[in-house]
Amino acid sequence: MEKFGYRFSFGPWNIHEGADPFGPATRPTVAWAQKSQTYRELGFDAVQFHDDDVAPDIDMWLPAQLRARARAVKQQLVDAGLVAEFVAPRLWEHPLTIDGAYTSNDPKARAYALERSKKAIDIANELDTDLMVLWLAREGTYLREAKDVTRATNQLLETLDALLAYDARLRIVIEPKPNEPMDLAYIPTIGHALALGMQTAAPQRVGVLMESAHAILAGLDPSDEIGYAMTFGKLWSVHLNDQNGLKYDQDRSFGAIDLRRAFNQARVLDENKFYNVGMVGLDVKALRTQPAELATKHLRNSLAMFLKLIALARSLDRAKLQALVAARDYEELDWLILEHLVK
Ligand code: XLS
Ligand code: MG
Repeated sequence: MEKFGYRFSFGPWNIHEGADPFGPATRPTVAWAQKSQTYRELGFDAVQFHDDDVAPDIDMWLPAQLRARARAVKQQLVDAGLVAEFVAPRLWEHPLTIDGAYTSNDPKARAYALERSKKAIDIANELDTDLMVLWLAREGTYLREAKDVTRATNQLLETLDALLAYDARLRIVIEPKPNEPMDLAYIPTIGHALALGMQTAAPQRVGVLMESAHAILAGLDPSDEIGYAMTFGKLWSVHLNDQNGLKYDQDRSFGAIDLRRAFNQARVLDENKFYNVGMVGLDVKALRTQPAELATKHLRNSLAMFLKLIALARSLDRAKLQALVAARDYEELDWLILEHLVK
């Protein structure tokens, strides 16, 4: 498979049971040992982990046990010909963090979130990755009056500083999302994430992860979010997927809804040489109706679509494009792109 210098990743949660808020699982759980075998078969290179993917019931482990467990998972990765891209603390499911983690009004929740995030860093070290992703999930409120926004922003900043100080090698990427599970999140866009990172004590070690669906839910174009972050050398990971309108987060296969929007994401990543910087994460989920034995095709489709769109980006007639831009003939430019996409 010609991969144009790109490396690909996904998380164990991208092979999932099909439950949604209105109904239970439709497929059996696939064990990690089995999932890890599918990565290479599907053309992927790396795994995106949550802390408790590595160590289930993470609160039960003593520090030495946790490190030993992470080393065992590292060995499984080596055996499967894979590497870890990042580790992310899963801070939105614990009973203590029901009202947020770093920005909870409850000091016990905040202390738990910080300690748990340090454990995620310990795991990352054992898995040989310096990257931690923070998807801030419940760091927001349903009611504007229920939290103090400036206090919460300072709490996010203090947490970033504490984590950066905990490990001098660590790089943090913030994954913004405007809503869901909360009504409104505090770090809704790439611009918010970058500004927060710049205020930390080690801004050179804070970057961003752009997820297509999250940008679309914010009413933004994912390729502009990509380009904005890449202008400053701050895009260190992506979660490409697709999303139909301003609805619930759908994690559809890359390009499945809006091919031109997907093309522009691939084009801007490629023009800015993302292959030299990070991996292409595909944060996609199989439709709930997909039979279990066929429930990895969303990953196959997304990777194949990304590569097809890279090939299209590279074969675009750039001279013609420049001439049309110079003539301000945007209707002809529109046609150049549309025709190129249906060739
Ligand atoms: C949300 C995410 C999330 C992270 C890591 O969209 O995929 O799970 O990337 O916590
Ligand atoms: Mg994501």
